[in-house]
Amino acid sequence: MSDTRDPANKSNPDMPNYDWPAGGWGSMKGMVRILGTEKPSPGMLETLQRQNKPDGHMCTSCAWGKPAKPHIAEFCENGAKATMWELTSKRCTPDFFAKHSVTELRGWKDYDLEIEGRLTHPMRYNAETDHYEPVAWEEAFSAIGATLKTLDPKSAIFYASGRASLETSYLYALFARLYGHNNLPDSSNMCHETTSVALSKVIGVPVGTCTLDDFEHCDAIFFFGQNTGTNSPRFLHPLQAASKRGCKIVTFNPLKEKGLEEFISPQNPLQMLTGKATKISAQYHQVKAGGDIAAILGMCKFILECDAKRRESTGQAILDDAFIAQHTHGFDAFKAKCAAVSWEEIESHSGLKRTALMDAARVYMDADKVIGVYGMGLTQHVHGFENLALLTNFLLLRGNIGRPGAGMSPVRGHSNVQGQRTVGIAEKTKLVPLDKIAEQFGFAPPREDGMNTVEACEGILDGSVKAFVSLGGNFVRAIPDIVKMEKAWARMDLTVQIATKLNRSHLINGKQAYLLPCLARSEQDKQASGPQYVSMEDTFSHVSASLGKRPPASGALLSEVAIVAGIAKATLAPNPKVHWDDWTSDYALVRDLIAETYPEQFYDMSTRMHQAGGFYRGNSARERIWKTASGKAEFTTPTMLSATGVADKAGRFRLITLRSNDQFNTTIYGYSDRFRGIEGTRDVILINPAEMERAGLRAGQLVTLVGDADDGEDRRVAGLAVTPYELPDGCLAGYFPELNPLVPLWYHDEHSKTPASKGVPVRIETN
Ligand SMILES: Nc1nc2c(c(=O)[nH]1)N[C@H]1C(S)=C(S)[C@@H](COP(=O)(O)OP(=O)(O)OC[C@H]3O[C@@H](n4cnc5c(=O)[nH]c(N)nc54)[C@H](O)[C@@H]3O)O[C@H]1N2
Ligand SMILES: Nc1nc2c(c(=O)[nH]1)N[C@H]1C(S)=C(S)[C@@H](COP(=O)(O)OP(=O)(O)OC[C@H]3O[C@@H](n4cnc5c(=O)[nH]c(N)nc54)[C@H](O)[C@@H]3O)O[C@H]1N2
Ligand SMILES: [Mo]
Repeated sequence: MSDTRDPANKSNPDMPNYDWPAGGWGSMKGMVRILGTEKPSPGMLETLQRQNKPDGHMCTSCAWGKPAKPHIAEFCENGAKATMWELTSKRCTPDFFAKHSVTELRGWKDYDLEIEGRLTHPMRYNAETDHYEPVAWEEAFSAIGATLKTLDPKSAIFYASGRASLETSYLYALFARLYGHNNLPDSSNMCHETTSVALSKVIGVPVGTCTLDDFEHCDAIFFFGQNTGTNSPRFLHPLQAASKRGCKIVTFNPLKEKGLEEFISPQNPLQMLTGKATKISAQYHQVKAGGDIAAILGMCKFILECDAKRRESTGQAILDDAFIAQHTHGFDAFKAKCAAVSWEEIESHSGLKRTALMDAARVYMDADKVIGVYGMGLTQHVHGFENLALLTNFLLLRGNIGRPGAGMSPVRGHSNVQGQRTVGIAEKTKLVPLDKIAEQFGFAPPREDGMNTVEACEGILDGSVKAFVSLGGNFVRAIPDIVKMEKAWARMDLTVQIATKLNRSHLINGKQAYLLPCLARSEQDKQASGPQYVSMEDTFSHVSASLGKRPPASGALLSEVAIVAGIAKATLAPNPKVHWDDWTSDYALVRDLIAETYPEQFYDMSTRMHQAGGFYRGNSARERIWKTASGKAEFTTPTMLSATGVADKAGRFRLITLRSNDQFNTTIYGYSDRFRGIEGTRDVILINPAEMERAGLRAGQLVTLVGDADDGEDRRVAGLAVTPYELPDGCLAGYFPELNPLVPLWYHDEHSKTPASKGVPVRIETN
């Protein structure tokens, strides 16, 4: 669909309040296209202008921090797309479901399902007619409650995708525990769970140690496997500022990602955001998928060699000896490993030349303050844990954790995924103050760990999981081995989906299935005590208030809080300390509960969340207090050099499944990945021209990717167009979720069970 409206034209009748600084915004074709297809409701631009600002709503796209002094338009192209997607004037009504059977809809593409617009009414699946039919809220709640009551609580899963507010999340986790389980996997289990597990082990916190300010003071940023231009575009502002003041950005990524390179073209995305082309990466290293352990080890090896030489010649050290002695544990073993590993091994496992790694290491040695940034390129590997442990080692060498301008900065995904974990959505009981909760609500919470995402999938496959409640998300589409999972899914007794838009997970139904539509974050949430604020935690552990102001998409929608409370009330026996109705009528009461459970971090939450930029929860590693087993920051000695889980062999490729610029996870906004120059299709396989030639492939040829995990399972995705792209030998790339049938469920990080969606073993079949 084409759209010729020009957003730079202030007199455009569809965009009455367009008064952003001109800059390159006029060329934001991607945004305009969404405006065109999504028919935004009136007042959309006003909504966008309040996005990520005090008294506005927090963007539902990524978890990037909200600056205390926001830009005039503190949102990015993809944040705008997310808001428009939410505020579309299209509606997916009971009439739609009367017209289309569930079996028919299962044949539709992800894009075609969501483009139908906002869900408007609670629906129940009727297996006899194979249609969703309207159901009254109370009837839905009592039927769901009645079924849950008959089940063993331990056979139910309460999943959460990382969007729901802290208030909803707290109540959802409380509901699970009052009902009797800790089966609270969330999208984090497919994403940054590696971070939660690895950073807890090595520096004693499950999250990053940096705040937004640190980016104003660092001298170097080492950037691993995160695609900023697409997935956290507001991060381009601080990156650009850093680069301009001479901070060196060294990037490790198998793909040349435009958002991390140099910008010279007038059509370029950074110009749109900043009005000016800027070089982002001073060095760009196209590491092999899974090659980061070797790459970081190589840099450390060189740093240690240089350190030894400098000590000999000048008596001065490159390492921060005092920091290492006082604050770390395990250095000697790591040092011995660096000396023992050969440059040949490092080169072959990383795919990088030693000279390139030495150049990168020189930037590190010259920098006083260094930040390590990473995303899915490090976490989604079988040895993702070691990726993060090695990056930690690298920072520890010169005391780059726990001082201003330095530290570890994972870029979290969903807008409140970190916060959900903070307030109790956790399958691991050690992360939750159960004694406190027991006392607060007068009950005995279940003490055994619940299931994470992979374990929940295993339970669905073996039939032990009988019910699945989903607070947002598109679980069956986002997980590995989706072909097998879809078949098993339908065997469950009950599936409940709380959602804003129709997706594939709503079409693979248990014996009883409910589709419960909720308010979106940008919409007004009016309860008995008046309009309600909610809150979220960003990637820098800052908690901010969010207020939706748009009229709800339908009069029949309920808030997520009201839906969770409604199901809980219908399921649980009355408890004098549990007041679902009061909590629904005033969310400040829920914040009081959060503050009571987590007093140190959340005291006075309802007031402090209004601070510009949010309030900071604090971080012990930032203070150099190490809550680890040894009481110190841990150097880890790796036992492997590659992060992948299977050995290389002839014809086997490492497949990277990633996001295009036109999607938010399983939500597909369109078919334009313009930073990578891929248009009109998502059914592609990126491969470098030399590999193409070796394999006898031509550009545009359709091939089948076949799983090559040596486990006897047949996994395949056909009809993928061969697309030449600059990436290392032995690596392929393509899109999530289309390629998820190729990811084995057992192929995950060994410590956190995060699916290893980067570096999936596959081979190419022609014909
Ligand atoms: N617009 C938009 N924004 C989003 C999302 C979205 O889908 N769309 N999703 C949100 C979510 S939930 C998340 S988790 C984040 C995800 O944001 P990212 O962490 O950026 O995730 P991916 O798109 O999967 O890209 C990972 C990057 O890692 C690189 N990579 C792959 N394998 C390796 C490797 O072995 N080593 C290294 N060094 N690099 C590697 C890839 O080339 C790619 O550039 O974004 C969030 N924001
Ligand atoms: N192969 C491969 N697989 C991956 C990944 C990968 O890189 N490669 N990435 C993984 C990662 S990082 C993640 S986070 C997961 C994502 O997994 P999920 O979080 O489960 O999936 P999403 O696509 O974000 O969910 C989209 C749906 O959420 C619903 N929704 C949107 N907004 C709201 C809201 O405000 N409230 C409610 N209740 N519902 C809402 C809509 O119905 C929409 O269809 O996928 C993982 N899977
Ligand atoms: Mo994510």
